[in-house]
Amino acid sequence: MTKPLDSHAVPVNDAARILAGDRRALARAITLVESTRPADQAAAEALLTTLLPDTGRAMRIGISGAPGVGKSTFIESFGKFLTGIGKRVAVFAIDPSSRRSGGSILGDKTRMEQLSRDPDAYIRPSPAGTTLGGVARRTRESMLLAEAAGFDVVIVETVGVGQSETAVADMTDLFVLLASPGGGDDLQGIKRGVMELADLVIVTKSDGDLAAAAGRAASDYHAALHLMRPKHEGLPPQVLKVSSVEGRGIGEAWDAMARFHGTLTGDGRLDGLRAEQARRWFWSEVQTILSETILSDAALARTATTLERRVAGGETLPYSAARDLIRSFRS
Ligand SMILES: Nc1nc2c(ncn2[C@@H]2O[C@H](COP(=O)(O)OP(=O)(O)OP(=O)(O)O)[C@@H](O)[C@H]2O)c(=O)[nH]1
Ligand SMILES: [Mg+2]
Repeated sequence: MTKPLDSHAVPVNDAARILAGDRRALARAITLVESTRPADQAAAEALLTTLLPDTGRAMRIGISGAPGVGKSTFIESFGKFLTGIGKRVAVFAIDPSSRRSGGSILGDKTRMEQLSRDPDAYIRPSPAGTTLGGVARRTRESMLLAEAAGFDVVIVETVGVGQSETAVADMTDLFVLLASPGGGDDLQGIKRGVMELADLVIVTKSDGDLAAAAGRAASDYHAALHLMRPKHEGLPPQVLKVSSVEGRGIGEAWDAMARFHGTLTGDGRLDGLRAEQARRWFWSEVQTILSETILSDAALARTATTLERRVAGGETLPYSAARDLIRSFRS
């Protein structure tokens, strides 16, 4: 073995620490993954490559819902339930918008106060970034690190605005849509595309004055989902009600998720889903790297800008412009 010790010494050491479940090593690794410095990116890549065989063992749950629907309160209650039954839980967020810049979930620590102090839980705010693709890559890689660190359940949260739901659904095993007890009116507000992503719909705040409305909302969602083709054959999305503040319905929500996951694992569909997600991730990286490579070359970047202007002005077809750009890239 003539492996140079100097360049890889730090990542390899941290790999062992991460595998042993060291939270500080995990946090350091995630910081590396989130960094935009080329040296850090190379170190992150080496580390992830070492750990790759030890990833993939967690249940990956995506959680989405409109602002104020009760995501943070649900994750607090659900996360505590999970650690209570012996699971280790990592929570990530995807929020490329400026709505909650930087701090995101950490700013929420009041709502996830108990979970954030739980030694079996790890909460990490959304990485900063301007493009959804960049934010999604860092979250995917952080998720892999958490799996290597032995977390059993990984939750990726996103707020129901923009394209982030698709990104989250594309990196998780099951996608949970939280809905408010607003019922029919609320239903109109949720884009059909997002409903189609849902494997489970959970109506929140089913308590006190809102309990009756939550019941009606659940029926509305049930009826609406019935008209859609289920994402997975034979697994139509269920609709459940919870009260995160009273802790009701939380265990049932977990049971539904575990059953769903168990079915997909048992019949091999989970492997197929993850393989498909990895393939899509690969092609999205190809596109990203191609664009970055083109833009890092001054002459090509100028050509790109000219073509972009012509496309915007309606003088050139986007397809023709893209083909011309790739031609000058290859020549
Ligand atoms: N009655 C009741 N109120 C709830 C429940 N869950 C959340 N809330 C309230 O709903 C409001 C929003 O809850 P959050 O958990 O912050 O919602 P969120 O979806 O994380 O909101 P954003 O992070 O802003 O998108 C807060 O005032 C909560 O106290 C619940 O189970 N019952
Ligand atoms: Mg929140």
